[in-house]
Amino acid sequence: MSERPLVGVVMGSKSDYEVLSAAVEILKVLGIAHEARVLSAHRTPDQLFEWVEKATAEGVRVIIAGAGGAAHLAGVIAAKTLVPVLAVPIASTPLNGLDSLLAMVQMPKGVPVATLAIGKPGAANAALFAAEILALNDAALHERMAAWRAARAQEVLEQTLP
Ligand code: RP5
Repeated sequence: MSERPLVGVVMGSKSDYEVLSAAVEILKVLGIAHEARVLSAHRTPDQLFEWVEKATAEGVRVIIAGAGGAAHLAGVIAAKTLVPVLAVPIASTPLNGLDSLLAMVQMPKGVPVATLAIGKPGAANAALFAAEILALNDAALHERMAAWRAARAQEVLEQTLP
């Protein structure tokens, strides 16, 4: 996107993109400028901090962070910014995402992250939640979201049973 990104989508590994693509798709559909990056809290901590500082200074207003295993990515990002951080737990170990869910949702008092569901539903909802935050100050986006939700309702009403 050429517009200045409003949402940052960060993932700990390229292998997480299969899940985080669900967030990127929603952001595209809603016409929200975004930037997606692979940056790891434990593999590239310095570059992660540099990106958080630069991205938020340049206009990113919400960050979606997806990671698996001992998933500290969202919490580490939240420690460096006051921009809201939405966490998406990813099932990338034999514990099937319960490890990342607990790591993300159990942030100690004082540095919050908002944790969504494990996997693609959580990624999609993170994008919708980011959109809702931005729509508080963007009437046109609010309208696009209302239309998106109405279309989902219509899909249900058009379902037929065999
Ligand atoms: C985490 O380790 C990543 O978020 C990913 O979910 C998991 C495995 O990473 P790779 O070994 O696939 O790079 O840091």
